[in-house]
Amino acid sequence: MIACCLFDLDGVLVDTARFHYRAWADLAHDLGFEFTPEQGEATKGVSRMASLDIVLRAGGMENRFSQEEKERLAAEKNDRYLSYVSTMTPDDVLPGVRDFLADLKRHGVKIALGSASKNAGTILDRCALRDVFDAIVDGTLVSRAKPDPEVFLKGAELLNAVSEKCVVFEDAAAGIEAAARAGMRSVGVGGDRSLARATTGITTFENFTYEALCKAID
Ligand code: B16
Ligand code: MG
Repeated sequence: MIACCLFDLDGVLVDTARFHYRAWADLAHDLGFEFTPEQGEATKGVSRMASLDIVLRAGGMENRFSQEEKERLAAEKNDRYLSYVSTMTPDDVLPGVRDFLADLKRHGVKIALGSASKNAGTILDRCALRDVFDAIVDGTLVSRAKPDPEVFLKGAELLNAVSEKCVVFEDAAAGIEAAARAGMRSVGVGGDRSLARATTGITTFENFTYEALCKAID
């Protein structure tokens, strides 16, 4: 029996990864180097400041800035990111997501958000997704980033669900590891090879159902 499903946001429910990448690439361009899409992969699921370190390392600038300057660079990136997010509408929810969430609700499964993003609330509001969740845990509520299990354990705790009855949906290897450390089963979303450690995998939520989930994780 599944008591609770916990969803990562970026890359699972909405495709904001392309906005994160564009904002980091813009920042790198201003600093005088190119940040490629391949290098951008490593920032997925990773906190804002850890992502900045990845970007600066790509440009050979990891030791160039003080902590204060790094905070300023991260804030600049976030302003750019939010200007992209401000264009989002409910149509940006990925295909099949709303139907799958409704199917979970019909079967009495609680739904939680487990995202590293401090901007999760803004994105949920723009995409009219907030009311779907029974609990929301985001980057403003956790102190330890994935692969630490804190974000998922907190979600389960808010819903009084034991880990064995929780399933995590994630698009990043760090998130799959966080689920495993929380003692939860997981669904890797998107088909990337780095998600091989997940209990099972899907490439899209289209035509995915509660029944199919139960079969896949058994
Ligand atoms: P922010 P998720 C993560 O969201 C993103 O995948 C990652 O690229 C980003 O750096 C992180 O949130 C922090 O985001 O700068 O908005 O606080 O996948 O955990 O939903
Ligand atoms: Mg993600």
